[in-house]
Amino acid sequence: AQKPVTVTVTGAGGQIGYALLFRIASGAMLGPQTPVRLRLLEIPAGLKSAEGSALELQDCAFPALESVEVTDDPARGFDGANVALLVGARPRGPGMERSDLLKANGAIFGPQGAAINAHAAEDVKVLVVGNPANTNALIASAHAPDVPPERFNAMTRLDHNRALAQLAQVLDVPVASISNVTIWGNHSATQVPDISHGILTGPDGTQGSLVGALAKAIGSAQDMAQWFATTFIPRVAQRGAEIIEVRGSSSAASAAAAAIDHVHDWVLGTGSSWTSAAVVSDGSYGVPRGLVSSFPVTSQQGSWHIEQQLEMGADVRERLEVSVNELVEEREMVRSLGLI
Ligand code: NAX
Repeated sequence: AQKPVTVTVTGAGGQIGYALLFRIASGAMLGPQTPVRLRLLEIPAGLKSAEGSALELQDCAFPALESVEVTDDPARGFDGANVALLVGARPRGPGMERSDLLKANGAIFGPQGAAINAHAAEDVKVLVVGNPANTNALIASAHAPDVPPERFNAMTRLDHNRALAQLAQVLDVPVASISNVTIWGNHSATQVPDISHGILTGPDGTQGSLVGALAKAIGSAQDMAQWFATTFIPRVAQRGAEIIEVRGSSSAASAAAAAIDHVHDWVLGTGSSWTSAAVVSDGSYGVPRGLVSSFPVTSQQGSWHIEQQLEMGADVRERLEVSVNELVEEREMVRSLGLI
């Protein structure tokens, strides 16, 4: 029998939590054979909702679900955690400045980082979903000096998946036939979708350039470039706003699916293509060391590796600089607020 894995979900009583818990418990994240012990961490106001989910989880009779515990005590919530999904965060309220937002989230992610440091399993892997995700990951990591910074990620997989889906739609091909697409930088409006290395695999297995296929579908290389800058990038970067407008509330099931994909690939490995994840920078591609920024990554044996030596066009380079500057500013701000 496989060793049970303890998975902690913060904000478990929220809407992403509700979409996430059942998929974790069904085995979608770690495989159906891996027994899961769930810890649902909430604040007092969210406890009832999380307790309701715990009852429903029981009613699903998932074979892989060993136990569910609901708590508002971070020490208990992170006790023995092998995987921690930090979903609960403070949303931006009306009239809230960025510094207020960072401060409010620092008050959540600082103590949670410290609790992870003190109580989580030695191999803990942390994925921050709650926004501003990259900087929240930086804050949590700064409060967990005994956990290697590589184990604190922020989620850009939803942006990555949105990009794949949009491309598949334009080309009228299956999503799985598109690979090596990247989201660089911050999970924010400045994120940098990059299709320049994209590969399209045909039904017969032949591989060709994604950009070439798009140019053909759209008309010309010039029209393609125009479409990419004025239609595709805003579509992907502003998809969250579009969902809010249509659905009446923010993305939940798709965010949960992306978190499942992220942890699945981190723990069990990526296939032949790379994916996108915000990981601590080692200085690659000029992203200052220590920032949590999105890169093209593969995972082997439970560790991410940043794809090296990809050629970067001037356009991607310029956009990435803007996004990285935003991350640097956020880091400066949380430093001056004493949050890291
Ligand atoms: P909800 O407001 O539905 O749920 C948040 C839950 O977190 C609430 O139940 C609340 O009680 C709980 N919570 C707050 N502070 C907590 C703390 N200190 N400890 C434990 N629990 C706490 O929000 P939801 O729609 O689920 O979104 C959660 C977060 O995901 C937001 O910050 C949101 O911005 C972010 N998102 C991130 C995405 C990404 O791609 N990285 C996409 C989706 C989503 O917008």
